[in-house]
Amino acid sequence: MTVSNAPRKAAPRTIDAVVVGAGFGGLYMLHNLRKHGFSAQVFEAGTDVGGTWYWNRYPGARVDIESMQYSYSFSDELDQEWKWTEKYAPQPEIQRYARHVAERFDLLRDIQFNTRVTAAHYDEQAKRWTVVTDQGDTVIAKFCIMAVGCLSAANKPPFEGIDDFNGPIYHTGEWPHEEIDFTGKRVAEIGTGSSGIQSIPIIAKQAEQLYVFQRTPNYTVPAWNSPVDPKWEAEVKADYPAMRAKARARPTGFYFEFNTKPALSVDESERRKTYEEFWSRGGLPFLGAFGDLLFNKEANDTIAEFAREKIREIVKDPETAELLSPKDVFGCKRLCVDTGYFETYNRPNVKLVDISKAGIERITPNGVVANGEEYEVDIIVCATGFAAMTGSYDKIDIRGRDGLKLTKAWEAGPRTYLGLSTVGFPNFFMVTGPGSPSVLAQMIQSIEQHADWMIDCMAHMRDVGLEEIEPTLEAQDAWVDHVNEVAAISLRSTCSSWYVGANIPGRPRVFMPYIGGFPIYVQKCNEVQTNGYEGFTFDTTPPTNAEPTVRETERWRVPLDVDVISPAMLASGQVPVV
Ligand code: NA7
Repeated sequence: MTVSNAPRKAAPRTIDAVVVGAGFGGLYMLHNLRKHGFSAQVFEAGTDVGGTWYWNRYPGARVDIESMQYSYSFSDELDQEWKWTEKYAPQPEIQRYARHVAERFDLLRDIQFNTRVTAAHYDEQAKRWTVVTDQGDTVIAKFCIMAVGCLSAANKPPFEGIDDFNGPIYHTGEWPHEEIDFTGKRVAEIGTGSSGIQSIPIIAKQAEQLYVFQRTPNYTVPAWNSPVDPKWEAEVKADYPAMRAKARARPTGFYFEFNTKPALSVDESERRKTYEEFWSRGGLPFLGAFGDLLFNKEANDTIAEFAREKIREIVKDPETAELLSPKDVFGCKRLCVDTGYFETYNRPNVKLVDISKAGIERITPNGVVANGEEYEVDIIVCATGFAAMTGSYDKIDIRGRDGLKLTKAWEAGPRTYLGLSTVGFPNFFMVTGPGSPSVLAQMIQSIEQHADWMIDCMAHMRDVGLEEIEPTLEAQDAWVDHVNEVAAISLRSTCSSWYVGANIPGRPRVFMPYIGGFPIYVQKCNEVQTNGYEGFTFDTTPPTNAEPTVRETERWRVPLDVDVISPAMLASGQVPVV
């Protein structure tokens, strides 16, 4: 038998829903669709499930939220039976978990791998989406569901001369499947965000020489990673739903000790003691040391200085320590969580190259030129991040009513209603889209809440006989205003991070995720549903006696954690989001 590599020319199939992406969002969406009797097809560009956790397989890649929380909550059996080995699971383990879920819930048969969706066009007459892939598939579906991830379109800066480099160039977000051996190699690593901070210590241990090219230094807190404490595991598993409920009541969608006191309400010695204590717990919860760190610049200055002192304590060379010390707001960019990052700069084979003034000048066949000097290397690693939140939408030719292109509709920045839907694109849903808490909350919680809301909406439409749903311009404008309003309250909107698209020249500067807190967002989604999908229009008016279908969303009716989100905070919009 001859196997042809030519794209398949399948006849168009008609189904209920196409899901783009088989990461954590796509997998759970598919599970939900099946459970509620919808036919579905998932297309996935990779060769396996896992999404972001499939692509980001660089050395040292691991989650920065405790794995006992960074996992699905929809199946108690899954929660009980799966065993995480480390407090912060490494990438291969997370990928194994995704695969386990796909097999356990028999999802693989509706996932087509090695297939990239190239176009999705809405036919207004038929009220159906036509979805096309690079493998020649054409599928007609009532719903088009984007589960493309928030950090999935790699940012590959077009450095001058990059094509002339004699050796391999790897991007952390598209890491090869085979192991890369850095032994005896001279390596250039460009970028010091989370991916750089996780991979640099590991590459440094192998390489003969590592040059780190840093445009902006980043704050990072030690993970103090360890095997999962069996006592803690037993405690959580004794009542997992209680842990999940506690997490959902929190602004971040994950639970950790949080001190609500303002930083300047205590004297310096108590403040220092508190910072030391939270530092010793490590990770993102360090930002929970005081309640106002992301709202009050003076308060933030105290944690920023504490973090800089730690750098000076660890890094022996004062000049390098100074270069590694961020000057901007602590936690403004996504806080990093590391294992031995600053210690790495004490190694004789590691050199930090400051490119804050003129960037990378060019790449030559033999290496990287910066500040007029050529650094000769064998391998280049680009840890240069992503076109966050919208980059993967931009890569697909998505057209709604009147052939309106999504890239055109979002020219000045993404505009959505609840991050779930956007005007001009009926029956088009986004899992953790811009304008939803997404990356500011525990992603898997965000995914489940979105997919549950969507499935109830779709089931409602089926139950009541509705063909089309779309947000109103008024509701979308009001939501976008609210997203901007709460973003402006947080110090997070003040720096050039990927949250605002400022990591890549030319992108519109808009704060993309919703920073008002996960439970407040969930309450809003619940209200919209209870009020008969307030802010949406359907193709026909639903019967007046048609109660919204509430099946999967039932579990999201959780109260706020009033110890952390006080009424005063709510009134001022100052909800502490890590
Ligand atoms: P990030 O956090 O966006 O980091 C990318 C890094 O690459 C950052 O240091 C950038 O500097 C640097 N960068 C980007 N473009 C360039 C160019 N053109 N020249 C030099 N340096 C550049 O991405 P990560 O992959 O590390 O992490 C993404 C998220 O994944 C992370 O926040 C966690 O949530 C998990 P900059 O700071 O923009 O000056």
